[in-house]
Amino acid sequence: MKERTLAILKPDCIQNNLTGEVISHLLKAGFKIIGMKMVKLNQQTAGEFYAVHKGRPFYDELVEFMTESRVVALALEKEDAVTELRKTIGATDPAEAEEGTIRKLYAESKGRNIIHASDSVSNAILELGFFFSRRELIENV
Ligand code: 3AN
Repeated sequence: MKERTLAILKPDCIQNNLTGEVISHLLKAGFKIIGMKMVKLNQQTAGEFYAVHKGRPFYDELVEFMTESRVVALALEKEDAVTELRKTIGATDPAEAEEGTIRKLYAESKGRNIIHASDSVSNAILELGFFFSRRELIENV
């Protein structure tokens, strides 16, 4: 079934001028971009987005990193988009990511790992709603 999921190109992706290459990688992997926006997260919005990780040892570092500079939010569509995108980006730690995945190719560490992807269909719905209104993701061609 066609599904939607959310990707975020993280501050390291933008800072290292990898935005074009990562978007190209996603398009070649068969994802259709149905929404795209560049935004600057702050302590509050990044904290809200990562609320599920509050209390974990890396939470403060994560919020700090995600607010370093702008990010690009992407609403993506594909058959089994959630699982497919997780496969395309690879493991959280680039050292453990499979060859050819985005994190293996471009990421430097577990913290600075280029891209976020929703980890379940229910989180994808919540996370898409965090960045995009329903009107922005209306059926398109
Ligand atoms: P993923 O992004 O692969 O779903 P999660 O959900 O375990 O990984 O972690 C969310 C984010 O928190 C990761 N993308 C990464 O940036 C950061 N993170 C996870 N584990 C660590 C860690 N041990 N040290 C620093 N940052 C981490």
